[in-house]
Formats: sequence, structure tokens, C-alpha cells
Amino acid sequence: MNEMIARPILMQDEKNGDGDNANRGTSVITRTKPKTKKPNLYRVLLLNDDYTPMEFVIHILERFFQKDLEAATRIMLHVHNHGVGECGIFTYEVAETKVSQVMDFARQHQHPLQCVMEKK
Ligand code: TYC
Repeated sequence: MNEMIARPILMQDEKNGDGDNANRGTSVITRTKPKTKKPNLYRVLLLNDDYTPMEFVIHILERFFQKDLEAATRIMLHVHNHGVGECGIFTYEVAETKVSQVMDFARQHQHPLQCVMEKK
């Protein structure tokens, strides 16, 4: 989300000895400065349930959140033990896509796994 916005910089020539503007010209130069705006971020969360197999949740974390086996297992166990856990932090559209992918995949396999997003 970096926008390059051209913003005018006003440059006035030095005034002459008696205080008048020498009128050698008031010039406007234009330069581009990167103007950064931080995007709104969203946590994608998995919710615990009693039925979805642990291996399936680990697979979800590997497949849709690029976690290795160790990280996926840690997150799955955190959700299992605490009821909810974070899979990642994304911009709105990416988070929305991840939630849909997880929910669709769980439904296809007839597991009740729930995945939600919340504003950070
Ligand atoms: N609690 C599930 C079980 O014991 C495992 C599980 C973990 C389910 C994480 C969902 O988001 C979840 N099989």
C-alpha cells in the first residue's frame, strides 16, 4: 500500500538587500515522495471443536497458512487446549480468502471446523 504522490515543494528565491523580492522567480518544483499508509490488519483464527481430527487441522495449517509440521502442530495444540488460536495476520481480502478456503475445505470433508477473522 505505497502510493507515490507528487507533492509540490515551494522554493522562494532569496530576497534582495532592501527587503523586496528580487522577482528572480518563485519556483515550484515537484518531487515524488513515498507516502505510506498502514493497511487494516485482520487475525485469522481457528476455533476448537470436539470432532475435527487433529491431523486434519495440521493439514489445514500447512496447506493454507504455509506452516511447517512443527508450527502447525503447535498451533493446533494451542487451539485444542485454549479453544482458539491464531493462524496468521493478513489484509482484509487475504484474510477473507483464507477463511473461505478453510471453511470450504472443512465442509467438503464433513468436519465442523470453524475459522473466523477479527480486526486487529
Ligand atoms: N479438539 C479436536 C480433537 O480433539 C482437535 C482440534 C484442534 C479441532 C483444533 C479443531 O481448531 C481445532 N480431535
